[in-house]
Amino acid sequence: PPADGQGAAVEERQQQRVEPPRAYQVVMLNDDYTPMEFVVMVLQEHFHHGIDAATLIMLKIHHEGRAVCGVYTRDVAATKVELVLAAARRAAHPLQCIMEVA
Ligand code: TYC
Repeated sequence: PPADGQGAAVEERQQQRVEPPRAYQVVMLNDDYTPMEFVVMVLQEHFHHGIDAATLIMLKIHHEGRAVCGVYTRDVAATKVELVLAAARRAAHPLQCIMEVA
């Protein structure tokens, strides 16, 4: 806000407008080894897709190499990526998952 009294008064009367938070898409990548059932389970448990949507997304990744699993704010997207990678590592699957600006 301007330092002079007049400008500050005008500023105070105006509505503050803020940009919406940037959206990040969590993208899952295909590989040759992770079982299809594991990917479907991850899509259900971490991205709250039903079995039918989860199966369609898994097949899209399998055929096209990648697909968007969900769109979130930065911190939520980063946490999803970490949790998915931890679940994959724990199950000894090479499943990869990344976040990108939507
Ligand atoms: N391509 C894997 C298979 O044939 C299945 C798969 C789908 C793996 C999606 C990863 O993100 C993935 N078992």
